[in-house]
Amino acid sequence: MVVLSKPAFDHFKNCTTFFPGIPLVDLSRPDSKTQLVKACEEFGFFKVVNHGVPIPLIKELESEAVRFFSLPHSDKAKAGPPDPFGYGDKRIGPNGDVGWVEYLLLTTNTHSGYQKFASIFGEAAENFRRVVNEYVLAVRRMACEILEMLADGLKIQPRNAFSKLLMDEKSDSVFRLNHYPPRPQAQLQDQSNGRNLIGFGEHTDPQIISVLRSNNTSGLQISLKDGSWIPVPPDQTSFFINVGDSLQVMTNGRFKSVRHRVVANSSKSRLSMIYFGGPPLSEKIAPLAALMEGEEDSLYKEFTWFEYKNNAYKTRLADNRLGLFEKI
Ligand code: GA4
Repeated sequence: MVVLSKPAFDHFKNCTTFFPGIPLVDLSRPDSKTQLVKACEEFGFFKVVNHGVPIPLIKELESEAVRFFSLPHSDKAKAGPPDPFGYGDKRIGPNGDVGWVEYLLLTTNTHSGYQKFASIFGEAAENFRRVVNEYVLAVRRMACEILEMLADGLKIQPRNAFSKLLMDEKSDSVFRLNHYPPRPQAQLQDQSNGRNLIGFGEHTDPQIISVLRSNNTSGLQISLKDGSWIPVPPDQTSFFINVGDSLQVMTNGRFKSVRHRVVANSSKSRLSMIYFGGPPLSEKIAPLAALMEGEEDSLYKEFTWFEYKNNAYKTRLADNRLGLFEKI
């Protein structure tokens, strides 16, 4: 099992910036667009309330996920391997990353990933698919609302400049269910070594925007600009939003793609569901002209989402994927 070499929360000692807390944005407030822009510039991460996604729908999907992850391992394994869609256990991506996590990765606009699932779970798979589809539609609506408020806040016309990419029928978006089992008993008893068990290693998300909801078990941490790690207190009725690499590029570095990870130190299992909103494969990812001031140059070489994603799958989780596309 993989363990971090640094003692837990040791990073706080190195924390040089004052951290006022995870930005909280109430989407129903008239000034939320200004707060959203600020949060994306400062952290690339924030929490939203009054999001409009029905709590019963969230609970229904959570029950489906719990039911799936409670199945015998041999059954779940039949819905694998994640190549890239399907069930995965401990191995993340194709290049040797591992974590204390099992997961289900699905596309949102085709049915790949579901076929494996359906062939094993028959009618139960149908209901699962219905709930996932309903949930994805609801969180996509919220993500688009946020992206439109961000466009307003940045004074970009048209206001769907970002959101239209998620609404495109060819949008290459992904949905992920992660289950972090409780930390093994032996390690719980031996807290003296104070080491973190990694659930999901540090990384940035390649897409435009990610929408995360978890149960009430902690574990998620975000990295500040000074490299310190900040734990994100869980909140099962709110959503956490990440800026992805593509949005960093489209804003020419004004918004920051946030580095994050999950530590699995808990005696309770953690369940998270994440929608990754991505553009169509053929989309050119470049700073929006409306955002470029005066002689401002793009910080990035031009690339398509296909090229970026293709390269991402050749990298390790912690790699800086944007590095390859930065102009020197
Ligand atoms: C990180 C964000 C999403 O979870 C994901 C991940 C993907 C995977 O798990 O297959 C990747 C990772 C993620 C980035 C680099 C590559 C691809 C694992 C990995 C090592 C589904 C995604 O789109 O990129």
